[in-house]
Amino acid sequence: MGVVNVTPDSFSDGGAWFTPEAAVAHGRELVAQGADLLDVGGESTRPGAERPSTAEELRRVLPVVEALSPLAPVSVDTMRADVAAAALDAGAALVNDVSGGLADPEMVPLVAQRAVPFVAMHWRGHSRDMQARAHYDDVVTDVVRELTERVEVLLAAGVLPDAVLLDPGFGFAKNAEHNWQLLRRLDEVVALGHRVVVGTSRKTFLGSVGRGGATARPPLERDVATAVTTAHAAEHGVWCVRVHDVVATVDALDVTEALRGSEDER
Ligand code: PMM
Repeated sequence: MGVVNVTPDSFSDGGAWFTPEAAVAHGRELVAQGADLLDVGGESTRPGAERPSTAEELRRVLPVVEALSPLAPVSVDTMRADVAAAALDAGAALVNDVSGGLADPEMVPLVAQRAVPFVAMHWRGHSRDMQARAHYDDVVTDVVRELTERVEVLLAAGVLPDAVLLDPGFGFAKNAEHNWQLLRRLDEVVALGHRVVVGTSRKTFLGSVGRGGATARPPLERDVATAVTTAHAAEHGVWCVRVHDVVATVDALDVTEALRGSEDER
């Protein structure tokens, strides 16, 4: 899944694709590089971010969804049911909600009614103050339990089990050690029996690894680290990785597959 952020302030690409034209061109490039899905979002979720209005979010994403959906399946990255509904009407094929339906009470009924796949990410609150909620007894057990609660709500609303995709939410109300534990124990998320999406791409915890107190790598220098986590995710049965650098990701996935070999060889 290639990321198309139509935002002025994303941490990972600094608003490089903020105009609709630039975002569409970027989406086309990601498809040419091998992305199977494009994730179009108009709200930055970096820690501390303020939210755009619904009108502004619609203005950002709709032309981009419309232009890209004939080229590849598009997911709309939004916490707002109104934005999700308009994006589905404009051609989006799935909804990626970093709040897992918690931010907007209309979201779960909408995806049930539209019968589209829904990415429910682990979330504990809006970006403004989410890092204050990074407290867990055991992060993996707690995330698995909270995701299970979302699954129950989704199924009770009539979303089909196959349409539920789960994401542990790297960097959302998590410190670096929480993110590493979730990566080490991805199997426990995969064991929930739903397709799993992982979004580690360019996140802060990858910038400071191995550096002690030294200056962290900036986001654009985190793609090698992202490729390593991508290979790990693929090895552990994750269905989709949400990434900015599709070229490195395709390479990492090809190498992982070659290393695994065919069924006969194992
Ligand atoms: N991360 C971001 C935005 N959307 N969606 C899912 N499903 N999982 C994620 O980890 C995720 C997401 C924030 O990253 P960005 O600012 O680079 O888009």
